[in-house]
Amino acid sequence: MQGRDKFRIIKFSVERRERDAFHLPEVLSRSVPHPFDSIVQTRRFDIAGTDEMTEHAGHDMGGSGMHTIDHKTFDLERIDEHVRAGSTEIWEFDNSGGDEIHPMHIHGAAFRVFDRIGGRSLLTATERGVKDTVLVMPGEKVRLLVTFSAHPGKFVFHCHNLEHEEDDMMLNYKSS
Ligand SMILES: [Cu+2]
Repeated sequence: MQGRDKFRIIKFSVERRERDAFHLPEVLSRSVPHPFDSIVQTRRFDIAGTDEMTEHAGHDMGGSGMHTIDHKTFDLERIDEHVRAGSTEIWEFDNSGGDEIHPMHIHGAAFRVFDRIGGRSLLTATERGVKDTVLVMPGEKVRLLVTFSAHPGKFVFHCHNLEHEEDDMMLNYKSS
């Protein structure tokens, strides 16, 4: 767990050489900046919290509710946030007080990582394009420019660390 446990991985043995006609494109896709003047709202989510009531109750990784977003765990029937389809917002994932790594993933939206405060205090080269997941290390707060799909619906956002998402570190948002 958290990179400290031993685990088995699959091993691939390459036994012969193959040919492939693939060529890299001459020009890569252009990145289009978000329209800043169209940001309609800012939302902040505390992802550092763990539920102290259940933290000591067991470590079965099976929905014991240790890991939270804004001190909440997943409820299929609850809508946690309401957004406007096609709109752009600033979403802030705050792991300032946390001691675990959270790769945060948003469904039904594409975002740009605007900045990272604390921790590494920088954006990596791979964070300059359009993303759907952002890594938030302990002590870090990231701000994202999130543009929601034009299609209305109910979507989730969650930590993509398998142990954490299985532990209900996930909320719903409704886009309409
Ligand atoms: Cu996590």
